[in-house]
Amino acid sequence: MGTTVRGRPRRVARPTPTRGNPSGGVRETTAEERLVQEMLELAFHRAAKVATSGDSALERQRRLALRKIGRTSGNLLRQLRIRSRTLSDAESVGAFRRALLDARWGPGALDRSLLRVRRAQERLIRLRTEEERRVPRLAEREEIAQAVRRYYGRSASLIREVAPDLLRLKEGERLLRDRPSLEDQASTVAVVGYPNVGKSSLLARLTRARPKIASYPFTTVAVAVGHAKLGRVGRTQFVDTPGMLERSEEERNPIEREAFLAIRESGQVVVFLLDPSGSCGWPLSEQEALLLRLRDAFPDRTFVEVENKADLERTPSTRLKISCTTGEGIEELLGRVGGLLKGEGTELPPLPPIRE
Ligand SMILES: Nc1nc2c(ncn2[C@@H]2O[C@H](COP(=O)(O)OP(=O)(O)OP(=O)(O)O)[C@@H](O)[C@H]2O)c(=O)[nH]1
Ligand SMILES: [Mg+2]
Repeated sequence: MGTTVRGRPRRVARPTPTRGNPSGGVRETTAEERLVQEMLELAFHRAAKVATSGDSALERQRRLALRKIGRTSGNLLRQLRIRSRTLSDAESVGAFRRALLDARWGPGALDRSLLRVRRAQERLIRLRTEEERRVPRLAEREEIAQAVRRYYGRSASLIREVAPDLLRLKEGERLLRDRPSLEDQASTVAVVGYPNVGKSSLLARLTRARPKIASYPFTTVAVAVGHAKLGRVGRTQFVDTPGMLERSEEERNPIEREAFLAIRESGQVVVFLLDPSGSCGWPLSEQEALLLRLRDAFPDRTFVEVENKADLERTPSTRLKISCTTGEGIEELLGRVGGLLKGEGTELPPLPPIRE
């Protein structure tokens, strides 16, 4: 892009056959290219539509050039503003969602993208000011046409430069839109465990949230929140997390990492839900291994170990037994969680087995 004929923009990059393409076919345009194309077409198309009047042909051309530059610049600035709007409000992002963004692109990467877009906005304005100063002094028609071409070319390069940032901001915005902002100040309880053990069912029991519940694993793919009033504690937020498997940090997929982050960024109390019936698809021993790993990773949190699906299976353990289906043990769980949030009592981890 950037080349124009008599100030009129040519169509922006189309899928082009590439020499390096072994199949010899048409190269797929990347998301980045498509974005640049979309933005520039919109801006240049608008600019091409301006009409103007003037005393002489030269004067008319000067005015036309300035209006094209003004319109293109105005349109591109507007597009950049809209595309970077949501994320500029850092306050409402909250610690959990910020941690998610940092985990996706590295700490502060999104802020840097935002900054680069801001800089591009400033440079666009500067480019326009330069041409606005230059064009009224130009005496040759070709020089005026050249000024418009130069402006189109430079602004196109600027947009191309920040295209990866704009895509990142777009993805970040989607991520924020789909995730709750955990209230940093509220009492918070994270519900975690293996897939399919009944975490969402528990949230539906305890709060007014209506999460998706299904008999297959990985139903919950993003952190969700429900609220409930807990006796003396008051409004409490319960965080439903995606199921996690017992594996090392490197092996975790982004969804499991999100569950991990939710624990890190939520409150003091973690309800670890186990399914001893095995109907979730994993044996209790694997679930217990995850529990140990999480206890290790978060030594400052209070874990409440709860065995769900008591209507199906009941172990002789001393863990609290509940059933999200029958409602058994739910009141007791609420009482225990409420007490812990109030700072009453502690849930001690089970003693390690004595080795000979
Ligand atoms: N029998 C019985 N089934 C239960 C109980 N709690 C949940 N289930 C069933 O277990 C299955 C999984 O429930 P979910 O609440 O979706 O489990 P989850 O832990 O949120 O699953 P993921 O989101 O995939 O990690 C569903 O078919 C529920 O109906 C229970 O107490 N007893
Ligand atoms: Mg779920």
